[in-house]
Amino acid sequence: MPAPRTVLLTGAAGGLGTLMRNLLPAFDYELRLLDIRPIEGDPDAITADLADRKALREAVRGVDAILHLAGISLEAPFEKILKANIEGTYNLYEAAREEGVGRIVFASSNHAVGFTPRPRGDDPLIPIDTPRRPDTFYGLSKSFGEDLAQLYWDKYGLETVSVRIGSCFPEPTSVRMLSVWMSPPDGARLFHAALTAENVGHTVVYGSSANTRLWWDLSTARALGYEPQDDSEQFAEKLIAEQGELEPGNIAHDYLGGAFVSDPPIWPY
Ligand code: NAI
Ligand code: 15L
Repeated sequence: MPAPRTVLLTGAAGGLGTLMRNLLPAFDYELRLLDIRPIEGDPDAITADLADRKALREAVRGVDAILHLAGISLEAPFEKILKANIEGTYNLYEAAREEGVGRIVFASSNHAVGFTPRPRGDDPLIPIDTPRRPDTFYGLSKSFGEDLAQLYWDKYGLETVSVRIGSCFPEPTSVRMLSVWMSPPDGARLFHAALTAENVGHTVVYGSSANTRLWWDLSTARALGYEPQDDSEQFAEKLIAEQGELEPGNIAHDYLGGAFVSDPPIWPY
């Protein structure tokens, strides 16, 4: 597959979408932007709901690949998750299939496996094939997205890299995030690798920097050519002084998904 150049970025008005709008052009992409919210200062951006199948079909027409970030990004009532994340992702895959788009990079989440106990001490890193254990309806929708991606690869040859993103923000804001943080520049490196690696079929990867306190195995991401450059350790002293170390027995500290496992999820994650 030739290196993709024109990429549809869904969720372009969001936090990660805004970061990637700024970082990905350095890798020589032409981005076509889509979000349900208008993007200020960009008259070419497509304002459309993932529920609008006609608009999606037009939006994907002629692109080389799709970076699918749009959707509800936290826990929400099931009906809302169903509409935006489950039906919305299905609608996008259908549009891609109908228009012959060859590759989707899907923003999955650590919350697809959020009820996995976090490693302690000498425990091995969490492998990518650990059983899925969603911690929320939100995580369940990401689990659905990964299965949908597998189906569209097996049945239609539409390739996907599902990236189980940890926490992609300019800085980690909790002690847990020291283990799962992905710096925005590493995020751009990983999405670039996922957009350009050859013969990915459906590949699932964890998305994080090379953190000293890493909880999961980055080998499937590295196999795509991803070479993380950052480490959250520079933020450790300050965050631990403010929040203390993770405490065994505290439900919000015992699992990969952090406080998403409690009902309702509580801050800080
Ligand atoms: P965000 O909530 O800031 O952005 C999501 C964007 O999707 C928003 O701009 C929103 O308007 C748009 N959107 C929501 N419903 C839509 C619909 N029906 N049609 C079209 N657009 C719609 O979230 P963020 O942080 O930028 O995350 C982006 C993606 O990455 C999400 O899918 C999220 O689940 C995933 N992710 C993000 C992580 C992070 O650390 N930022 C961690 C794990 C996963
Ligand atoms: C996610 O999936 C969320 O979209 C993001 O807002 C963070 O909360 C992140 O996970 C996390 O686990 O920290």
